[in-house]
Amino acid sequence: MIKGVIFDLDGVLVSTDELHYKAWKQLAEDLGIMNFTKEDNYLQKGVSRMESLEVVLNKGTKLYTEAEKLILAEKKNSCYVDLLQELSTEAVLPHVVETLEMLRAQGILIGVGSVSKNTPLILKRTELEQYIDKVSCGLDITRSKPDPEVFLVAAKKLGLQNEECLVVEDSAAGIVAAKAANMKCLGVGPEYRQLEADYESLTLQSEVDWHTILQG
Ligand code: B16
Ligand code: MG
Repeated sequence: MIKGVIFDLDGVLVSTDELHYKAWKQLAEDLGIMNFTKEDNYLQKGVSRMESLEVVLNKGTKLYTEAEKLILAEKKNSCYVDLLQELSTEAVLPHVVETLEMLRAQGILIGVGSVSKNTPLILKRTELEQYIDKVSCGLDITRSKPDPEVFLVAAKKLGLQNEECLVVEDSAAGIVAAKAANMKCLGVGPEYRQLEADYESLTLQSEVDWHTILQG
């Protein structure tokens, strides 16, 4: 029996992909890497900021020290945070609000499990805070997806057993993390058929069979 649903943030509740892409592309170009593409950006989905930086640096030839890499990651984040100031309720993905309201009405607890350290800012700017019981994000963890830590912390904060939680994810790393946490998972987003989730749907549309899913 599912008592809590833990939602990934980027690509599930909100659309910030384009802003991440713009900020990484800007950094790449500042480093003289002119061929950073959306395909490269796809490899950054659901993984940590430092792992995402490696995707950019692998496109170039120059080697950087760990200290230099931290500065570059901070530079990208500063650009990304500037872009986030423009974020509004328009960034909330289709069917999200009605899904959250429907789950709440059934007494299901709502968590967020995101490796993004900008999760609190994004939830505030998109006005999604009001629907969320507990947040587990990059500020709470030391290991990124596919490690299950972010979901284990979310379950603990919700006061639930791991197997009482369902994870909703759009990235392969997130689905691996959910399974490692002993949680059932619903895969959504453009790549939902490749995610090998327990349940699948392109969006959080009304056709998602929540009745069956919540039976566990
Ligand atoms: P930040 P999620 C992830 O969020 C993004 O998908 C990924 O592209 C990003 O690198 C990561 O957050 C870290 O974000 O730089 O803001 O801390 O999909 O786990 O919600
Ligand atoms: Mg995601």
